Amino acid sequence: MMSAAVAHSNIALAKYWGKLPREGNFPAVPSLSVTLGALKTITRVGFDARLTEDRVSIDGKVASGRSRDRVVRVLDELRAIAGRSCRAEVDSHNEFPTGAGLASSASGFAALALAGQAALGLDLTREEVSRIARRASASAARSLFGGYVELLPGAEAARALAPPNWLDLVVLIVITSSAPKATSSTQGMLLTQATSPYYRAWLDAASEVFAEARRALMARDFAALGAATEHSMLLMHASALAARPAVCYLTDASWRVVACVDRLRAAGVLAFSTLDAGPNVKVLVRSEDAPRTAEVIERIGGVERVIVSQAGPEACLVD
Ligand code: 2P0
Repeated sequence: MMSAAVAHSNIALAKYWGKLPREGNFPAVPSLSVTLGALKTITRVGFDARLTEDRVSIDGKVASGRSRDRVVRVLDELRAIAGRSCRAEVDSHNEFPTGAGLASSASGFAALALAGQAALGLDLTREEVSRIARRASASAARSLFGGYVELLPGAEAARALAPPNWLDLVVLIVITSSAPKATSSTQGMLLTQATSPYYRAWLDAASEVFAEARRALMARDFAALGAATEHSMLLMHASALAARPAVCYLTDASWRVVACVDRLRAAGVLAFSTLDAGPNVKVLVRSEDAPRTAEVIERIGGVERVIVSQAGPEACLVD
């Protein structure tokens, strides 16, 4: 049987960086994200008794090595739940550049877990699908849900906090480079955890800034949410920069965008920047400021293009 699912990527407003020292890929800190309507992945999964091994294709290319292994682990978990052993054909397409800090693993594993369980005839709860996605990639647990989503340390699944239309918030996704990143998020956070003297400080600060972001979200306070978002990003990257060797995801162009957002704010535009484990910057603005801000940012050297995104919907099965 074949099933397909669509899931959208997400960006963390309060960042996840670091894992609990136990099996199961549990984040060490609470995170809060917004699902991105403009960045979507569609994944088709078909189980077939005639296949002798799992076949995985991502953006039209046959996957091998670690990217294939991560997919197979999700399929194995689903097969164990269903009590089935047949192999699968997986075909996943991202409607955005992969490997450039746009978190294709989040939407990819969310869509894979949702489509995979349906293809096996399971009807798992969204929490259970989020749990399976988390084990593959913790940020993927959040992409099962739409709007604003939290993932707490030690929690099995993410949880929706507010719907997409909760806030007037637009995310400008500033593409500074489509080249694949040198250090994966998993490697980067494990290195930070093992070697950065600022990691312990990050753990304390991350919980505080998460609480600040969550309070601001619930109060629909855009300015306070933006300020907490930018601070969380700087805390996370400061801890990564202090690792040995340094884990540095920001390029010259990324810094230029962050500096430009600073200047815009000084001039009275409510804009805030954030970056994940890659060089692309995401800028939070209100809808009335989006076109003007995008125009200014597009003129910065090293900026390839700006994708405008609203908060997106939950993952769903499609025909
Ligand atoms: C986040 N990131 O909260 C943070 C901010 C990147 C920076 O979650 O090891 O691919 O697969 O659980 O989810 C990216 O890390 O890591 C990420 P794993 P994941 O969005």
